[in-house]
Amino acid sequence: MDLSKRKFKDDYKKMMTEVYSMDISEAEPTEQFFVLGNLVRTYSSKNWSHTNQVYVENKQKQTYYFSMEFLLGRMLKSNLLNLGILNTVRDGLYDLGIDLETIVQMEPDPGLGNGGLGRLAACFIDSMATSEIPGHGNGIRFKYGLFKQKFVNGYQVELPENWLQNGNVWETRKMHAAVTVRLYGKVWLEKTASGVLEPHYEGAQKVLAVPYDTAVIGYKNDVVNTLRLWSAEVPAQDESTDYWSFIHQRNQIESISEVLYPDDSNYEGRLLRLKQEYFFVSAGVQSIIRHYKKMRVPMLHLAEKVAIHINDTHPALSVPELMRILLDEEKMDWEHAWNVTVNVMSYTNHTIMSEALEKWPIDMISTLLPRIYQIICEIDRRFTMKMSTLFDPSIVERTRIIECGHVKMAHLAIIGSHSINGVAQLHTTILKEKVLHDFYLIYPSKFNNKTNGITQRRWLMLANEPLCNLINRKIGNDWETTPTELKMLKAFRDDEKTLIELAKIKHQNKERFAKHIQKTMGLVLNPDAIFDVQIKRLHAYKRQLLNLLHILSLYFQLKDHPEADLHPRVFIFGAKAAPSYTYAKQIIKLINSVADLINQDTTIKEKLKIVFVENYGVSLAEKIIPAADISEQISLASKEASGTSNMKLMLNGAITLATLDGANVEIRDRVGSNNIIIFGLREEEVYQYYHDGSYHSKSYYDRNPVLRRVLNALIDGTIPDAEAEGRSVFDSLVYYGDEYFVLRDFDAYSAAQKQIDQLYRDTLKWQRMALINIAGAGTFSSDYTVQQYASQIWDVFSRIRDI
Ligand code: H53
Repeated sequence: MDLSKRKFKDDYKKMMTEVYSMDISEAEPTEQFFVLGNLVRTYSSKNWSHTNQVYVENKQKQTYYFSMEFLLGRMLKSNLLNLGILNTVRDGLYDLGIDLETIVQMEPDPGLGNGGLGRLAACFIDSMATSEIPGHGNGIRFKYGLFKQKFVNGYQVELPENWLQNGNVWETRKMHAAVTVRLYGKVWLEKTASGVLEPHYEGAQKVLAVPYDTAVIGYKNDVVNTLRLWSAEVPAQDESTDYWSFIHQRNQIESISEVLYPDDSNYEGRLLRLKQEYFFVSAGVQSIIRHYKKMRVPMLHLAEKVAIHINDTHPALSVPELMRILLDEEKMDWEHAWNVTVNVMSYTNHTIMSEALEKWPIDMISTLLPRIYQIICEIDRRFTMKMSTLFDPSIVERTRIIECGHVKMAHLAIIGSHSINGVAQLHTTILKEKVLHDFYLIYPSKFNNKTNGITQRRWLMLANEPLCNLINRKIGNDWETTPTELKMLKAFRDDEKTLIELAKIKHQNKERFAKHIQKTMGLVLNPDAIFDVQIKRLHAYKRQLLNLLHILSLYFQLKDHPEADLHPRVFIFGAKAAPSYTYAKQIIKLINSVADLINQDTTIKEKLKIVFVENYGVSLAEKIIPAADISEQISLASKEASGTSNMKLMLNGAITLATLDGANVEIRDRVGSNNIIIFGLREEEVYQYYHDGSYHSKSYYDRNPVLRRVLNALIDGTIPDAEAEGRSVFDSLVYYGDEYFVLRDFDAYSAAQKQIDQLYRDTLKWQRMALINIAGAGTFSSDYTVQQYASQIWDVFSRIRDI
């Protein structure tokens, strides 16, 4: 948008008077933030209603991205950037004596997601608006986001994250668009005079789903899409309602959108979780149908106008919910309704981890969602009947939805969708060949890959302005809208001046981060050290333990030889553990205890430091990533579906230290083997071990003296105050099979780390690698990813400006 500095300043002062009746000089930063937020809203509101109007007038097909999680991060700067007014506003505020960076910190960071899956959804909605795809988010307005993590004596403690405490400046409550969601009760079918079966309900609990809409602003293109998050409320009561039963009912209902479940890649089979899933799916589908009906296009054509995407299995109930509406409310027959439903739905699988696969006990589903359960049974019955004529009975048994008293949500999503995609090439191959092979035999053409992506706006333009400016000076700014243009940077691979400038920027970013750590943790970091970063959820398969065991080996090396020629290192960890995941919490405690041991040991001459940041989330990632030299992507090959921090870190010039897992494989293909450090077991080798059962972790402990010393340190009192945790980790690695092959990959990992120590000493060579990584990161823009979803799955790509 066009906005002069003068106009902005006038608008800002006026808004301050309107909202708070005071002068700017009297306002606190929180008030300054709130006023700016309001102003940004007014700047985008015309385009928001205009975008919606164009969509309706042109009857454009819309995509709805159904996701339990949207891990948005703070939105002020991102909205300013996308409106094209970031610098104007920054300068204008400066004139008014206000520092933009200070007020940015006043915005709560809404943690409405756990990790990769939720952040991907946030990148996708940003990219859909930017790519002019009519695509909207649909999720839950959790009152409490992911818990706030504190360390108390090295242990993770979870505190509530009350992000809505001071209101949310970005949302609009849309009472007129509320819908009713039905839970529990009895349902039976009766034949009508015309012979169709009609459901009758008795005693259902009614929940009012109230939408809160947030503008999703495209990058400098006047497009504003919508993120719709639903809140659970009590419907209006009739006069006869008893007061106490009302209070009881209110508590029950409001708990549905109270809190996000803190489990990432792990299934929590609680009734409340199932309620949450049905709640936002039912509300979303109902509101889509309501909107569609306004277009007066026959229901049979729904799939020409609507695409619903099922992000992981959490929203899989959208399949029977759409069927319910088409059958019961729109009176369609089963075959037509099913055909429409399958054409509307598409599904992304994000994991092969069996513990993440949702399966709900049938008594739970049938009690909570009686009509939905009937429909699921009928889908299952028809599926098994049809497939029995075509496939081996064992395949049908393995693929059916209802099995052993459970409803398998992935099976429901696959059978009910026209497209199933994995999130990286390797992951999709594993799905086709192994995890979902039976389904691949049945529906080969449904399967496809869409490698994840990240938005370069948040993860480079906002997080790393100095690097962004350097890139613009070298190659111009076409890459902002055509990210593959970053490849032009390669022309500077041998330009010493550029490489040194790159080194300087990294150094400045490291200084900035070091300052932050000194301020928040009181730890002094040496910005000349290698900043080695592992930031992700704490999960055994991601192998933070491998990193830790190697750190211990370096520590012992330095204890034995204080003068050893090791380049100083700062190991940076950021990770939350699911509160119920004991092993992950033990690993957190262990890392913190090793940090205490090493950080306080003056004999190693400041060569090693460990920083475990508290409460890792989007805002911290924005600080850490620009300062990273090394990106640790060391999951056991086959287990990390894709990863996305790997992409953010490479985009900021970190060198990836990786197994050939998830999207690491594609990063390697993009930058070439010389510009990434690969180590460890490959996926085929892992499966071979599974096949022949020949991995015996204890033999690595017995045979490898370095490893033995490190492992013994876990149980011999070397690590202060962590005996129980050390023992548990030791036993799991040495005696209980080492599920994720940590000991098997230890030597290869150590060798890779040694290689890094050497490479880093040659600044030009290192920066050349960094430059090639930045130049290759453009293909991992989520702009491209959503464009592929749009054209290959949703069939919605269109540019509203062209109309
Ligand atoms: O999804 C990311 C992947 C990552 C994968 C992650 C994920 C969750 O965050 C939660 C549940 C789940 O099934 C998968 O672990 O590899 O990059 C986005 O696709």
